[in-house]
Amino acid sequence: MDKLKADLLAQVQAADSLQALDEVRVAALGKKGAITAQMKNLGGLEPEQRKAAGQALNAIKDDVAAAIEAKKTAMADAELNAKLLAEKIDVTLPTRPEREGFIHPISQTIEEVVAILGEMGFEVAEGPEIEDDWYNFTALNIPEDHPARQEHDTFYLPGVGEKGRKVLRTHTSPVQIRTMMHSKPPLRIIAPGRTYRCDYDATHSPMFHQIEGLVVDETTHMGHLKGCLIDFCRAFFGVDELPVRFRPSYFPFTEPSAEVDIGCSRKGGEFKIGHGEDWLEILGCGMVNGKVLENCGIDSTKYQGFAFGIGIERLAMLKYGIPDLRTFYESDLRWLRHYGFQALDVPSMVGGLNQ
Ligand code: 2NM
Repeated sequence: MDKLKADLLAQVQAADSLQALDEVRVAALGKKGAITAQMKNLGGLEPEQRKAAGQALNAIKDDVAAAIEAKKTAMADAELNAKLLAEKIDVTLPTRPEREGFIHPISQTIEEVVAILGEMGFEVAEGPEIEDDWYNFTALNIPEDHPARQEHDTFYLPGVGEKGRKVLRTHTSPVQIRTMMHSKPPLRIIAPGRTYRCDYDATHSPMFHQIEGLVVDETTHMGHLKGCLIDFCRAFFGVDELPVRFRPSYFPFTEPSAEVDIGCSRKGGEFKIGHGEDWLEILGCGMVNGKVLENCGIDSTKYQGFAFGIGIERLAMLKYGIPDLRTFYESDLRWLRHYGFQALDVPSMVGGLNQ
């Protein structure tokens, strides 16, 4: 009996896998196992001996079964520990560097312009890119025979709206028209967005971006227009004493109208914004034509307004030294990584390079 017990326990200890352990269990406790075989022999013994041997065999059976269970648990623990060791994660390791996206210079420039004008009290307004002829042209006092209305300048869409033919807006002015029609002065809004003209060469893209501004109040005058735009130019280009000049011009929707130039220098083939002997045109503006106010249901004997329009691409090219307009729309990631801006940089109120 002692030898049987010692043999079986030794086999349990020697088993080095769950499968080997199960084989030991079958060999000891199974139907044809060693203990079972001994149990079968009990019948041939005297009653006294049978009782003692039976108790001894049952004790061995319990001990072996317990040893197998203990070994099983130990093996499972060892396996788990090995796994935990192998799969150890160092939570203090820095994250793997990921490729960051970049803010497109057009988005960056719009953000900067909105930040400067927002600080002055303008609110952003939006409108549809597909407009009716009336909002895009007629309300703005653009005559029926104006060249801008010609098929070759404007993208006309099939179909007719409530207010005339459908067009892709050629400027963001229809946003101003809608605002004047649907809300009461005083108004102080800016309308940034996409605009479309049927034109494509080195300096024109069929889709481009504008930001237009509008102020309407009872006492609004040319002095407000000039102060606002001079401050804007100086803030955007980050030059305190930047020379700004207003040159008489003509737009059907403003009277008087002006074009705004900033001082620059082109000496020795190098172009520089700021002080200098030369001028560079950067935007158009004027006092809103009384006819336009009346078209929108605003009493032009009581209210006056000023408005301006800025091309975003041109501003971005000047400020960030981007030489070719077409590259804005090529979706070239190497270009974007070079000219783009990091997303977590907050655009400053005074412009400047935020790279
Ligand atoms: C410009 C130049 C001058 C302008 C006028 C208006 C409106 F709707 F108030 F009449 N919006 N934008 C305007 C005036 C735009 O862009 C060069």
